[in-house]
Amino acid sequence: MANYDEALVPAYELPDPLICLDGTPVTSAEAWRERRRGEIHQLFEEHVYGAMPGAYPDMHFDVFEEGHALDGRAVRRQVAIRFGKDGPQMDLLVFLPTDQRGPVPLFMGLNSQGNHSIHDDPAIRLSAGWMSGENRGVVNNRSTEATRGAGHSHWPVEEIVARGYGLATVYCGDLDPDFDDGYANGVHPLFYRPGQTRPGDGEWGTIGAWAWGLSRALDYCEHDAEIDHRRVAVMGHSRRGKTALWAGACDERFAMAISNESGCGGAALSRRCYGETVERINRMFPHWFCNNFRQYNEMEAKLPVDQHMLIALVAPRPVYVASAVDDRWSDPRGEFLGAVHADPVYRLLCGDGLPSETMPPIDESCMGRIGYHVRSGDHDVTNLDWRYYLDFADRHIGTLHKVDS
Ligand code: GTR
Repeated sequence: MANYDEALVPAYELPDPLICLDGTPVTSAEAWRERRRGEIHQLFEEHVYGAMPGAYPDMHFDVFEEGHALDGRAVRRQVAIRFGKDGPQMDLLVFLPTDQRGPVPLFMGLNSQGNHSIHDDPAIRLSAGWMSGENRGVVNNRSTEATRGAGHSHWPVEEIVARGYGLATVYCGDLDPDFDDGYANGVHPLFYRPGQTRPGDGEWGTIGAWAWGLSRALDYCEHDAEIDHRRVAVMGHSRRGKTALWAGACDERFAMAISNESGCGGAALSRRCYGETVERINRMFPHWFCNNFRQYNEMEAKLPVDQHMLIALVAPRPVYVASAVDDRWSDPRGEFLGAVHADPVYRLLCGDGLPSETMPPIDESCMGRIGYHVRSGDHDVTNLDWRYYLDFADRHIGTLHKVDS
């Protein structure tokens, strides 16, 4: 039974992101950069998400479709990103506003039901990959035309484009279908050493593969002159929110990271054991994290990290954490506290962090270099969430913030 009683949250002590493993305090941005940041990143690799490889050496970007979309307000571009000649491929769908001059900033995120689900635009290629049967319109684990636009409410493309941003998205199943098959059908086998049949105990799981794919999509952005690859915000909801934070932590080319209700293994502190726990997530989704993470089932206090340190790995780049009041499974308060305890790292690096140590009123946002809101309602991505993400992006990577080359 999940605990939803604040009085039953165990007493806990968080590892201090500003004290090195050998006890040395981190008192300067240099010490963080040169020493502590790498230590923390390695701990997350070894104990939580598993280490991921670098880019695949034989990668191809094949723009297979381009056209006007949204009544001429956007350009739509579809790119097959192929790994090797016969390896898996992922389809990247990009919308760019037509009325912007120069390379545009962009939101990038994984979708859960195929690129064609984010908008009913008939030119979007229907995803051919394995699809969870829980989604309506999916037959024998394949998408049908009936699923076009099914996830549109999570992706207000019109609004994003009207605000001057591009959007790039990939179906997470193109990288690794979301079920436990021993890592045979996604990108993992591309990197197996001779004789290896699955990742080692400290090597990447499915979340690692998804985060790796986001970095490969960013590789493409570096080749597209209409995208400003230095102003890409990686965004994700729930399991893809965990992924967005991990991608933002691993790949410092991402200019910003946004976690929408990422919960356990995302922004929420594991030691609170509120809602979803480490044991429960490893049991239900044994493929998401690395094998070593299972050592911490019902042993959260032994974790060498907690999730505030994941948020801190994004520093000093802006990071936004969002919760929903009724989404208790994701532990809204634990997500807020993840942001609160990342704040000292932000303060050290850039003198700005989360403006408040108490949760803002429901549906209101507080924004510094760290942003946070708790929305009314349940586990979802709504227009209100996006409004705040767009406002946050305006503050930090919007058109007024062109990075000097
Ligand atoms: C739940 C899982 C959460 C979250 C969510 C989602 O079943 O327990 O960690 O990832 O799925 O992705 O919607």
